[in-house]
Amino acid sequence: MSDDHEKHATENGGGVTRRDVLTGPLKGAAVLGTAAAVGGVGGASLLSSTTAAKAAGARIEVKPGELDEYYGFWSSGQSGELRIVGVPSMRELMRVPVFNRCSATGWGETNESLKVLTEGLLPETKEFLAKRGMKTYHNGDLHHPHMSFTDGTYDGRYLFMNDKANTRVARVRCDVMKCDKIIEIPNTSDIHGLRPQKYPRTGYVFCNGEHRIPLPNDGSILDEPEKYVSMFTAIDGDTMEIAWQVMVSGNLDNCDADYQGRYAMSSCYNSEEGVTLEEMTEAEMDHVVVFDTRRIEQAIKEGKYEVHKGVKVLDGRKSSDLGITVYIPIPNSPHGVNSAPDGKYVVVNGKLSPTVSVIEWAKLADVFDGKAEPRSAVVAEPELGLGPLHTAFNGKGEAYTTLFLDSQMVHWDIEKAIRAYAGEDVDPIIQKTDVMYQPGHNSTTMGETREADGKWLISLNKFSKDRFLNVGPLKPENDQLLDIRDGNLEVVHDGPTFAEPHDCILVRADIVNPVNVWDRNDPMWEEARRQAEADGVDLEEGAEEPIRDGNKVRVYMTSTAPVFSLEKFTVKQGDEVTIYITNLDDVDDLTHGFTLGNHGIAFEIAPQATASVTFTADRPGVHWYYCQWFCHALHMEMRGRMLVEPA
Ligand code: CUK
Ligand code: CUA
Repeated sequence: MSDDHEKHATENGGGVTRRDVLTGPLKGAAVLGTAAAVGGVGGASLLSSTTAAKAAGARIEVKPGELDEYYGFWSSGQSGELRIVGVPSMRELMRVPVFNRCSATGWGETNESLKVLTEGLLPETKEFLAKRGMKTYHNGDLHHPHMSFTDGTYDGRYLFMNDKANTRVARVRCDVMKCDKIIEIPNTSDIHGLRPQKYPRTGYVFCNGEHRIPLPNDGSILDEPEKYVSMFTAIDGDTMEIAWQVMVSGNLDNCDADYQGRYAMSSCYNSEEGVTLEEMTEAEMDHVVVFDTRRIEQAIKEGKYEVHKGVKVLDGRKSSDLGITVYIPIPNSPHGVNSAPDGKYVVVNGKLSPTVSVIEWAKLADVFDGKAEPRSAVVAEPELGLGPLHTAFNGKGEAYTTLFLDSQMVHWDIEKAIRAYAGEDVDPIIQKTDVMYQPGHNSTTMGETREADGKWLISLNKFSKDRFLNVGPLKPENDQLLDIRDGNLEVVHDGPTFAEPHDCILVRADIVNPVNVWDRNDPMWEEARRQAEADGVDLEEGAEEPIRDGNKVRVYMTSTAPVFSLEKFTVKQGDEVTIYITNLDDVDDLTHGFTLGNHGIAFEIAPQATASVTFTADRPGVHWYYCQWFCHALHMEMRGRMLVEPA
């Protein structure tokens, strides 16, 4: 660290950064006390040395040509995409555009992607966006990617994810790693927590509307928060249609499901139902809401619902007598909800309370039956440290909880916490270690499934501060990898990430089996197939001349490295032109692209895929199109011309 930087740090009031402590052994010893006072640094991990760092590096090394043991599926927050990361190497393998637009793949530009991005929007949203000159939203805030389950473990079919910014839920097909469905959730605002049903299979995908709004939200109500509601939504993961919604008291934050296929649980940080920060954090106790899917399905059979915007909505508020929900008081503004792989417990993370609450699923039946108080389902409430946000598990009865305020990961024993709660004199905490800095979610390998294997732990840290070369005022986040294989907790890797992973899952590689080449019958370009058939064209052969249909012109091309089947074509100014391209190459990794110069058009065409784009030809002249995916020694030559004749 330069003198300047050091001075700067001092001037900023910190005086000592963790980096000083970690990288300067002598200095570190001298300032240990200060650092602990400033940042709550724990003791043991300060002694990490270069040798230890080297040894750690060797342990996570995946040598050139070797493959990772796990797929990591990362959210990207306000970047709106899904990311695929190899673990333990932490190499970013792919970005899958979902709620964002993508310059490389043409997501948001091609007809195929626009269909996914628009067909699930509510009619009023389409109308609203059209007035802004938009076909769909261009942004999203993707927090929670989770895989579909069968029998309590990942099944490699789909990934589901939320958009907090524009109240949507998306699905990514794991066979091709592309998004195939996006739906907007009505009657609620800002989908946050999302988890699939774990058993017997997904089934339902549960998601939380975070912000409370009036129902209906027609502009007639502002300052009557008692008329606001929050909505818990169950989506059918196979059809991506909404199965039902439950109105709740308080807001909703995160959720999880049990391992019996019966209950789901959501945390609420605003039981006060306030709208200002002061009001929202007033009460000492907030709650979790438990949803009994069997009781909900029964109530639907009995017709005990209202229909709002085409969705069956049930009343699960505290005042309701439907008996489909119970509210368990939890201290104070709980955040993450994490089901333990043993199938017995679920951990609710206190956030403003230094505790986590352990709830036993099996005790909920009596609470629903009115035979026991809601709090009787709480079997432990260990005090772990400041700012517990999320918990992950190793499958051996132990848990890891992120402490946002303490910048630590705490490793603790669930059974010991239960015994301590029952009065025994045992300490559930096994170990604490520093993470850099301010962790949000964490995730263990297979940790949210029955097959939790306790090998690796990811800490998704909200701040990187001084861990990387300075890139200006906007810093990357810092995803750290911890080796937990020997029962110890050790940070073995720092990985910068761009805005902003909230959550990730780590899936054993054998469960995920994407294809290398598309199936020609894939539903993704069903409309292209239908149109080609109507035009008497075979997509795999293309057409020698554009097909004219009034002012609509359709151009059918194929690509085979290093040529497009059409070297040139002609359209007229004002024509609505659709270009369909089918990539005939069926070799692994032989993706072509199509960029139409000065038209804002570029997209990928992966092996055996068809992709298309529609635009109005309005710029008379010669326009080159070219392949932008380096595919061949003659890749630069893979191009052609579109002539637009003036009207
Ligand atoms: S949330 Cu971001 S750290 Cu959206 Cu799951 Cu907890
Ligand atoms: Cu085809 Cu480059």
